[in-house]
Amino acid sequence: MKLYHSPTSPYVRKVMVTLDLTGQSGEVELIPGSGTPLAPNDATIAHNPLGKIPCLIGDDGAAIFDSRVICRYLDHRANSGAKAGLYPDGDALFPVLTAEALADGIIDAVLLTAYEWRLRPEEFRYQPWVDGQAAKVERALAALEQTDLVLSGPMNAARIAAGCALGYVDFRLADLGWRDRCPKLAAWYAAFAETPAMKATVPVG
Ligand SMILES: N[C@@H](CCC(=O)N[C@@H](CS)C(=O)NCC(=O)O)C(=O)O
Repeated sequence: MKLYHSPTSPYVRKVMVTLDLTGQSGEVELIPGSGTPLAPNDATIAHNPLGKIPCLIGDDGAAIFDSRVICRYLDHRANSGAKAGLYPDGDALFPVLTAEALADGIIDAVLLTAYEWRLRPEEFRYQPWVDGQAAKVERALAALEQTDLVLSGPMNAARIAAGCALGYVDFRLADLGWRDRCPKLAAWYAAFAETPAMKATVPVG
């Protein structure tokens, strides 16, 4: 497999952590793929018309995106086709998918905030829109604080996404102070951040 990759992308981090936890890290070649809407990456676009990473080239040579689809593919592919168990069967699947979407939504809001200050010229910035993204992050963090399937129980895809989302909050919004408002989430994340898969993928740059 090939993975179009960036060391700072939290969506890519979800995939890297999933690869590690499912024992597939050695089966993927990492290819630099980062771009922005203003400076798209041609290598990534060749496989994903949206120009976004992560984009995985799977065993049959076809492109797989986005991060949620890739993580589910990797769970499916682990152990020669037997599921790795990051996505439960039956009705228990949907709370995990919803909590994964919640965590991804935190990443989306922080990424849009970071794009605002990194990419948009100062005279075009619109503070109420940035404030709206910050409000999404706060509401979603408060919801994660109440999400038991993230805080305890068997490993699942939502927990991976939550860990990567919190890592990205700390990376881009270091002064947010979310730990005081979400003490259970903070205690859980303090331990999860120390796991080998998370320590190996801390964003730098
Ligand atoms: N929903 C996608 C989001 C992927 C995404 O936005 N990736 C960013 C990097 S963190 C990207 O490649 N942005 C380039 C662009 O928007 O043109 C996923 O879960 O994979």
